[in-house]
Amino acid sequence: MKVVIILPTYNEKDNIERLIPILEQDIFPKIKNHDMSILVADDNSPDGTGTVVKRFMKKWDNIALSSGEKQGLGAALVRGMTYAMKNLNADILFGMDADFFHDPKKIPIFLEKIEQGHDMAIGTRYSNGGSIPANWGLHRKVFSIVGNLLVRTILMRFRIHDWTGGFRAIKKEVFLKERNEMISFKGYTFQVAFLHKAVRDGFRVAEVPFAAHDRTLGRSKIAPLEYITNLLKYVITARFHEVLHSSFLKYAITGLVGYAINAITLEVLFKNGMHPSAAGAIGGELAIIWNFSMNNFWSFKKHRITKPLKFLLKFPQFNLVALGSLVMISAVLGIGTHYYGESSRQILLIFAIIFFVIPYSYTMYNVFIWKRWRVSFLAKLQEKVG
Ligand SMILES: Nc1nc2c(ncn2[C@@H]2O[C@H](COP(=O)(O)OP(=O)(O)OP(=O)(O)O)[C@@H](O)[C@H]2O)c(=O)[nH]1
Ligand SMILES: [Mg+2]
Repeated sequence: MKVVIILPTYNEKDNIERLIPILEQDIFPKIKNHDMSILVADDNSPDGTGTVVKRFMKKWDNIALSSGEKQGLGAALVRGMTYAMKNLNADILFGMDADFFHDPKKIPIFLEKIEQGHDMAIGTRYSNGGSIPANWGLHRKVFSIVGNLLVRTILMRFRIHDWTGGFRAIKKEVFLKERNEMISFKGYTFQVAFLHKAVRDGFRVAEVPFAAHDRTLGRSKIAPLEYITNLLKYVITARFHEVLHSSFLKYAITGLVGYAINAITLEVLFKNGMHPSAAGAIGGELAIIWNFSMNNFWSFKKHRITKPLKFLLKFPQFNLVALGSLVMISAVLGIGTHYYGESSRQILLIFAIIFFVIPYSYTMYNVFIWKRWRVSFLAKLQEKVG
């Protein structure tokens, strides 16, 4: 595959002077099964980074330079990745800082992860032997660790440990899918936003641990306060948006209305002379029909069942799941009222719904009815059964 190492630079003359020969002489010769190149995405650095790159371009023909106005790291990366794809025919876009924060010796491991079928391989400082620079002051260490923990917690995505770094091998398909959404992320938030969108869209991400090293040459470009503000703004709004559009919220609203249908039907039929158990059962079935339809066409829309025959076959299964909920409710009510008396029935019902019915039914819908979650042991079982 054609791999382009993209080095964003702003005033990195001394670093680029060291890094390019290391890549060309020490790293690339060890990579046999890929066609390696370098693209420097420089923002007309006043220190003459571009001139150094042009000098190297005369020595090695696999080096390119994309110069542009300084708009920030994210903007330089979007420009560089677009250039690498269009002008250099890149299959893999490999981002890396130019200041030796990222260890070039790790590059082959990232490529192995892609060969194994991942869409993205990302460097991590926070797991399996990765580390942050030992010489960082305490406040910087705490900042870095807490910052990443905060991102993971707010986004509720814990599998990935390092969200903010830029040591990443990305298949071009991932960039093509996310490019339009990424244009507005001109600064450092680009890294978190890009990874978040890639994970959201189901791209497979592998982590590669590495020991980060503080720069010894040149100066840092990051403005910490602005960075933190933008980062928090992104993760909070992104999470809020996700919750607002989540299947879970729609499922919860559907269930709440379903409950109202059940209660109203019971009241109306009872007042017209029907026995409460019959009235309750009819109300229950109406709620089940409502829940099944709304979840199918709204909450789990992306996985909806459209074929009429399949829809009809799924309905009894859905009823079976609902039966499970009924068993749970009556068990909690039976045991609870035994201990706390009949007056606790409404509290017990709420308790049963929150702690038993919701976790149970939401899981059953996702695993068995609409099959949004792939449970590995089940998948294996299905493969065996054929
Ligand atoms: N083209 C371009 N590159 C940038 C810009 N901002 C930062 N970079 C590059 O992005 C990489 C990471 O930036 P750094 O300033 O090292 O940020 P950092 O790694 O968070 O901070 P330090 O390692 O402490 O310096 C470096 O190679 C920078 O030269 C920018 O606006 N434009
Ligand atoms: Mg750096």
